[in-house]
Amino acid sequence: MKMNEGNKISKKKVLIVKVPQCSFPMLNNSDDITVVGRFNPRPSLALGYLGGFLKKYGGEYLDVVLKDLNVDAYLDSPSGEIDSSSLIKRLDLEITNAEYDVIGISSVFVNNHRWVKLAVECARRCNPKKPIIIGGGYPTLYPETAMQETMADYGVIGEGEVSLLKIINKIFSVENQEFNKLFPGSGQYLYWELEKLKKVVSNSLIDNLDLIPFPEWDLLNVREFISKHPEKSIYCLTSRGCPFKCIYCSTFMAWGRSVRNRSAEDVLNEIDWTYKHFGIKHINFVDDNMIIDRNRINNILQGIIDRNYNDFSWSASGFTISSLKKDTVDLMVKSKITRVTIPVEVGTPEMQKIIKKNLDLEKVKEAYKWFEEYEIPIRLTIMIGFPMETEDQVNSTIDFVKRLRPQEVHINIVTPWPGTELYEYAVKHNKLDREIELDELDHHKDVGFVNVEWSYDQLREIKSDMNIFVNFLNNRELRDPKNHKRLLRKWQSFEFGLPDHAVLFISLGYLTGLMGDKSKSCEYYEKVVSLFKKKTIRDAYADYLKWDDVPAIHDFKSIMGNSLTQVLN
Ligand code: B12
Ligand code: SF4
Repeated sequence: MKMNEGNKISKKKVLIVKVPQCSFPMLNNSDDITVVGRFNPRPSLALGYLGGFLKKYGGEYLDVVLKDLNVDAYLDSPSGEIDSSSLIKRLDLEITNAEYDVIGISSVFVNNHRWVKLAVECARRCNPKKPIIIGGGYPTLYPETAMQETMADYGVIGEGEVSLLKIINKIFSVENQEFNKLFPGSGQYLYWELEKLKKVVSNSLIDNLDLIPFPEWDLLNVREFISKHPEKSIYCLTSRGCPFKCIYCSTFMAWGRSVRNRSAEDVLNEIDWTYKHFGIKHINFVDDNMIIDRNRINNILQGIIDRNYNDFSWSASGFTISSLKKDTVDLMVKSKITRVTIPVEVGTPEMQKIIKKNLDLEKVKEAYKWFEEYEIPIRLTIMIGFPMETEDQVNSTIDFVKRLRPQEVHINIVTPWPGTELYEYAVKHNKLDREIELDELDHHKDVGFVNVEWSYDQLREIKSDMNIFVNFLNNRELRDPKNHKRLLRKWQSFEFGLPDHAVLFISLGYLTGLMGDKSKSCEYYEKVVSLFKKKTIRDAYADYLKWDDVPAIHDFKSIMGNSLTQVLN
């Protein structure tokens, strides 16, 4: 490695900050209930990977400091409750007090854009001459907007490791031939030249993912995090990308159109290291689709089984079950999967085709049975509100879920992500009446389509009813006493974050009653009655009291009789 001026390489300090991943507090809006929230973050994989990569391939000349503001705030809060406006101060202090030669700013979601802007402003104010590089979901999906809005010096698009080091080497005029040979291409990013945006576009996706070192957890307070975190759980990524082409999905913008797999051996070494070095007890695999190479996934799972870890389990964000075979399910169970997420999305063959998910619904049922036989809790994820969807098709999706009766269902109302085929379709067919704002890209705000067969009011009602019915009042875990403890743990973990959720507390009252704890049950039921004194809560939940044929409602009403009637009238 050499520097262009006289071969002297002085140490350069790189600071990478992950901005808060919660909504930005709208301070003038006192109704903004997102201001105080419960935080359950995990250390950032993006920071871990970028840090590890710079340390390994940046040679001796880089000193890397990583700051995940989410995890730091979580560690500093005894209860886990965080006022998001306090994060503004935290962000400011961390950047103001830091010394660095170049700063990277990371955001996973587009709707974190205000945090990114604030971080850039702060860095510019404190250290006007130090280069600022932004990366993550925001500049990946909106490269030009992100650069114009933040006025950062560089904006990396997609996979960040190679681009980041190429930029840093360029900034400090370092020519690292070994690195350039191993990772050809110049990266993919935007930068400013004479006040105009320029784009560097080259394919610098890393073919051999085993060349990327394990996430640099030592630089991210992971030991402390694990000592506080109830599940002692961390993220792991065994592959990047997905070969499928679902019309609503934006993953290809970050990882390309194919899947790149780490070897089973590399993944197992990482699991071993995190288990032994940090005491991690649970891994959440966040791949888009980790099971595509059957041999590889079977080897990973068999490797976990062979290591015979004490008190270790895992889960995964979701995988397409079209290629899933029974032998893999057997290994999943033996290697201690705790819950399976099956992304079904839509419940008719026609819609499967239209959204290009192309799942065979018979295969879904088959896979569902395999996991059901092993009594592994199943979560189905579904999407309602595609612009080409009819009301009947929405209802068919709901019926499909009801027939399967999973332990959990996640329902998302469709949001068209810019850059996807769905977005293009909506524009072309006049189904979008305005540009979607960056703040709206979080699946919680129902915006998007016009000239469609259904209404957002209808979808919201379907979503809410389904959530209340399947996940709470009629949860299938209620049926079998052997699952009651597990369900109680899960629901109690929601109490803190959902203090106004009357139905959660009815469900808890009913469950504790079934478990024989009558006084706890009454405590929960009394809490519900006092919650119903608030009009906002009555407006949101009182309608569910009409579901008399649901045993939980029947029980609640018969026990709380008069006192309930009084608050409702
Ligand atoms: C885990 C996860 C979550 C977790 C939390 C994530 C976290 N703690 O960071 C939870 C469960 C909370 C979550 C929630 C949601 N998620 Co999510 N999630 C993921 C998931 C599965 C993994 C994220 C991850 O760690 N990836 C691995 C790391 C290494 O990738 P990365 O962060 O992109 O970082 C790389 C580059 O972006 C870049 N980079 C990143 N930072 C920086 C900084 C610099 C300086 C540089 C140079 C480069 C750089 O380099 C990194 C390494 O190559 C991804 C899918 C995926 N496979 O990535 C979806 C994903 C991020 N989620 C997504 C969505 C849509 C959501 C939800 C809106 C879904 C919902 N139903 O509500 C919510 C939004 C929550 C909110 N804030 O409003 C989308 C995001 C689209 C976007 N870019 O905005 C993704 C991409 C899935 C998808 N394909 O649609 N999610
Ligand atoms: S299978 Fe999942 S990750 Fe792959 S394209 Fe479809 S939605 Fe995206």
